[in-house]
This record gives sequence, structure tokens and C-alpha cells, in this order.
Amino acid sequence: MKKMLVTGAVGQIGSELTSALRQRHGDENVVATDIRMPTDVELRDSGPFEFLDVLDPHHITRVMQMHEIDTVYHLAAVLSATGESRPNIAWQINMNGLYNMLEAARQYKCALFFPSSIGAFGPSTPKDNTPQDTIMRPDTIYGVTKVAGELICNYYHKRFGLDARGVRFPGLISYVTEPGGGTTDYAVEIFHEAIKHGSYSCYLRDDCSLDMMYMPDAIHAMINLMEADASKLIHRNSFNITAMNFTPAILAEEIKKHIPEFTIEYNVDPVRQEIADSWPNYMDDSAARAEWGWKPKYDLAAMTTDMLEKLTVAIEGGETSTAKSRKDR
Ligand code: AKB
Repeated sequence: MKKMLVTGAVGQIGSELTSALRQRHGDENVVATDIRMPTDVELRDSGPFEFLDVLDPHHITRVMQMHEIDTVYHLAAVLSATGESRPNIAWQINMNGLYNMLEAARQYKCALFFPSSIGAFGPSTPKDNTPQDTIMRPDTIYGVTKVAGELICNYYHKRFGLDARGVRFPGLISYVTEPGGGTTDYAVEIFHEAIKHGSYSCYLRDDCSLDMMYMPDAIHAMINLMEADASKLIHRNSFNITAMNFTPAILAEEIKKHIPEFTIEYNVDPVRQEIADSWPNYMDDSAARAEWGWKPKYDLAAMTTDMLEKLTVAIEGGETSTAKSRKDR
């Protein structure tokens, strides 16, 4: 039986991944870790939880040894907008944290999942249909840590035979846990504001095109990639994956199909706009489709319908979105 460890388990991806892995592999076989205590009782009580700082290598190895871990999903990271306001912290957590996890994974012969991002690309990357293998010269600290992360994961695979795999995530949309500190967060905030107030003030330009994905597809992507036949993988770190592509104006039109009175205005934040402008309009994810069968289920229409339905229930029920949506599964 596999024993898994998730870092950043209280975060946007980690909370849903932990729950999905526990359903698949058994509650006791998935160790959730974070520097924050989960407020979601189910996440905290359904399986093992450890306080773990990814900057503490000794504690990491103790936890890995104690739980006999063989697979690590390393999700603890600082996102793009927070990274620009605190570059030093972004470097510490995103680079030193990854290095500590790779070293522990090497020592205990674990497989490791690393989430890269569209942020690994930069202004000189081809913007449309961005190829799998292309120019990667990001000009944000977040992007620098993502490119370096991809390279060091590949290095550990080549040099030490470590089974490191990863994807380049686009913006992720979820009704369970809200993101924090990202450039693509508007695509989640807009749903909360549409339901609560019928209007949204967007910090990106109306025509700013970015790749996006609904969280259930992101969870499947991580699990499927880690379970994929290694002999079929030509690439490892990291695969372009996308599910849909839209601008704030297009998303607002889609929401209006469900909430006709919804209005949007634009109050552009120059820092986040500059970050978004340096990222691809849309990526080519054919390598992921060919090498491990990547295929998303949710397009813009399906995601919007599901998101509005689930989030409305959670908000009207007066529960946190996290607690409510977990019960609904
Ligand atoms: C961010 O906006 O920083 C993240 C990402 C695209 O990596 N959501």
C-alpha cells in the first residue's frame, strides 16, 4: 500500500488533493502537512496531520521516516503576486523548501510531484499555443523559482533516479478553498462576488487572456501523472496542461447567462497586470495528452454552471465553502 505525504495541505490545491487521495488510498495512508492548522475539521480529523515547515530538513526526514512515506506531493509554495511583494520569502519557500523535499525524497526513495505553473514562462515566450519546449525566461521571482524547480527536479531524476514529475498549472478555480496571493485569483473572486453582491471589480484588464482549469481536473491531473507508466514519459518536469482559456470579459458574459443582473468593472492593478501580461495567452498541452492521456472534463460553460451551483449552496448554507463542499461529495 502506498503511503503519501502532502505539503501545503491546508492550501487551495492541497486541501482537495488530500481529500481525493484519502478516498483513493485510505485515510490513514495520506499524511497532510502544513505550517497552519486546518480549520476544516474533516481535513484535520479524517487522517494523519503533522505540522511541518518545509524549511526544516530534520523535521521533514523525521516525518517521512515515521510514516514510511513513498510518494510526496510537494505543494507548499508562495504564489506570484505575493512573491513580487516578498521576493526573499518566495525564494526561501519555493526553492529551499523544494530542495529540502527533494533531498528527503532521495534519502527515502520517494516519488515526488512538483507543481510548476504558466508563471514559468516570460515575456519572450511565444504567447499563442505556447509549446511544451520553448523559451523560458520569466521576469518574476515566482517564475524564476518555477523554472529552477523544474530543472532541479529533472536533475534529481537524471542524477539520482528520483521519480520526479510535474505539470505547469494554469489558473485554478475551486469552490472549496480560496486561493491567496496569485495573479489568477480573480477567476475565483468573481464567483464569490457575483453570488454575494451581483458585481465585481476586476484587477486585470477585460481582454487579458489566460489559461484556466477547474479544480477537479487539476486533482485528476496530479493523480494520473503520478500513476502514469514511467516508460511512456518523454518529459517529466513539467507538462503544459490546460482546460479552458478566457478573459475577464468572457468569464463575466458566461456568469451573466446564470445571473443576468451581474455587472463587472475594471480597476487594473499594474503589478498583477504586468505579471499576467508576461504569461502565455494559451498553451499547447499535446505532450501531456500523448504521454499520459491528459484530458480535462470541464470547459468554461461546465465549470461556470458547477461553480455557481456549489458555491451558492455553500454561501447560502452559511457554512464555510470548505466544510460544505466536502460534505456534498
Ligand atoms: C498564480 O496566479 O500565481 C497561480 C499560478 C498561475 O501559478 N495561480
